[in-house]
Amino acid sequence: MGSEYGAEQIQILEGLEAVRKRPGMYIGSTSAKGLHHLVYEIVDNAVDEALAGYCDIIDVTINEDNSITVIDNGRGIPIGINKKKGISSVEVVFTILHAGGKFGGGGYKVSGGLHGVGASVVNALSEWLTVEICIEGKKYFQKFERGKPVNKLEEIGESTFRGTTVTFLPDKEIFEETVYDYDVLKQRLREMAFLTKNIKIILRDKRGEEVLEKVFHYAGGIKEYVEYLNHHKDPLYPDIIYCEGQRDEVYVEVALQHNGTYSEGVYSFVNNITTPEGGTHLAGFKNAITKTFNDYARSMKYLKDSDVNLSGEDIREGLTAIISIKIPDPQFEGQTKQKLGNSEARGAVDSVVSEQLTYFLELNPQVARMICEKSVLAQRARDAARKARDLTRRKTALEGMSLPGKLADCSEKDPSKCEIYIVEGDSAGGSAKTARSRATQAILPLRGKILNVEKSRLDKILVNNEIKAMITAFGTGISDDFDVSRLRYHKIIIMTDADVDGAHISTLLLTFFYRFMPELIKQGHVYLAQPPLFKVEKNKYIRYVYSDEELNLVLTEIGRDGNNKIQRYKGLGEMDAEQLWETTMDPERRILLRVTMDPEQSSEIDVTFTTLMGDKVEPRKEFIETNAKYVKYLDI
Ligand code: TSJ
Repeated sequence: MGSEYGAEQIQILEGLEAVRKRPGMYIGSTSAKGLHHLVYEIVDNAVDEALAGYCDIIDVTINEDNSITVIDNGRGIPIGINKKKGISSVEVVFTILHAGGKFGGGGYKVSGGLHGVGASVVNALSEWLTVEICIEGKKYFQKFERGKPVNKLEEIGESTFRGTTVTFLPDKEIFEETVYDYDVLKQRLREMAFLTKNIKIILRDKRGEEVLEKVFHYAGGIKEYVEYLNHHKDPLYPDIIYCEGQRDEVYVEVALQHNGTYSEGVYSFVNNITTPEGGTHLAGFKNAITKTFNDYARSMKYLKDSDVNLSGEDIREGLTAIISIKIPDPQFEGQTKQKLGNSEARGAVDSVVSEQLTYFLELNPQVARMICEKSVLAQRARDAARKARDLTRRKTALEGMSLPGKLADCSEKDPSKCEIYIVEGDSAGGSAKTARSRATQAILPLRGKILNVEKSRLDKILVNNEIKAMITAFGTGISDDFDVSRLRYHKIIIMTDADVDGAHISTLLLTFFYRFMPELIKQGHVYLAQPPLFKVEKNKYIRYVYSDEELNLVLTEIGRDGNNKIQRYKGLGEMDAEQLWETTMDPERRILLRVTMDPEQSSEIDVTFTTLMGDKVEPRKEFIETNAKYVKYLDI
């Protein structure tokens, strides 16, 4: 282009230069999250074409070089010259910030939502990007490098296909991580497919020896999403309750079904974007179901005149629900901009759900009765739990903080310097008590397996000794009472044997934290200790080894011969206090894995915990066999 640069073009280049200078401002981060975001940004544009009614297949490929190709069978990005800018509309889309949806109009757009920054940002952050448009029998092509056009849009041949193909390679100068994670893309694209009924999304990974491929196509949309989430949870009734409707400009879709568990899984979306912090649409939903079920339960005498109303929590016990709304101009609030603020969404969801749920209950008295009875049981259990909790509260108020007898507390009082080791078994607990640094490390030994909270109601959970000990030791309280400012240790470290039982106990503990103190995990207070798997000795040389791969490396290093002594540790109990300190507890030498969770993936995390902890053995076996790396939610 060179000498052709006019004032307009210079402005465009400055815009894209700003994106390259401060990429975080446009895509959140340049870590793996930002990298994956580029794909969603492009796919969102194709989904918009589907929502407009012109496309039903979106095909996503991870190529051998970690570039990404997205193809849709829509109308094709308009190729004509944009009069105002003097360049083709295609070039406008890829070079002008916030150009998404400039032409046409009407309908809802998923792009342009929370992070909807448009294709130009993806272009600016790509080493190269190509676009191919097939329209009216002809094929057009344009290439860009780091946002700048290499050529003008040109006709390169004929085609009987209709649609848009975009391929891009994320820029290594920008991203810390440039390798795509198939599973991460798989989860988000599955979610997209659930949220847009009848669209077919194909994901392909060409990097391995074998090409991996997944097709997501759900004719039932969010109804199938609820079915998927409840798959291993024993649905209480076979129907998925579905409400759909429009109030002014807000389009509302809700699907729900109760299951046999005691926890709530309600997930909300706005223009296909997850809103982990809820907002007005979620408030409207909660209000509608609380009111509708109370009215119904009273009219049917499941609640007597003298009974108090069912609380929202009672009705939502064991409820799986998806709330998906489409709104022309979504406003996001809160620190992370993940909470919907539009007030019109509250009334729209409330009205659609109240009206259609009332109708459903009238038509399905058996289902309605089951839900009412479950809610009444939940109400009683909650009363019992409240009484038990009030009792313990009064006790602690009278006697001061009474810490559990088994806890060996640390002397330091500043929580940010304190750690608590939750240790499997009394014998390992004993070694840990001897080994620890008394000033900052507290030890809480647990006897045997702890209660599986997935299978118990709150009143039962609260009388369990191991759980009570943890709650009092941490100092935070649980659920609605939870207050992180009262946390007595900023590191909560789970230390179990490096075997199957140990992994099971870790998972039970994580399930308890996840269900009753999720903030502990979200704020990064929970860790897994990593005891060594082997001790390798050769003459005077001693080395502790933490994985099979490391063992291989060490043996290669020191030579594989008869002087090697390799001891395999089956449990913490095989180490004496000094060894335990050196390998697993000394802050200078130990390895800790921090447990993290991405709120944007919470429905998938729920599926993981249910599969691992629910009472169906088969899915768990299968999951553990095929997903040895569920530790993906962990990082150092
Ligand atoms: F993000 C993107 F721009 F790179 C991109 C856009 C990527 C992919 C894979 C697809 C698309 C895309 C855009 N697919 N389909 C469209 N459609 C339009 O841009 C379009 C076509 C016609 C009309 C019209 O009013 O006639 C309007 C629009 C927005």
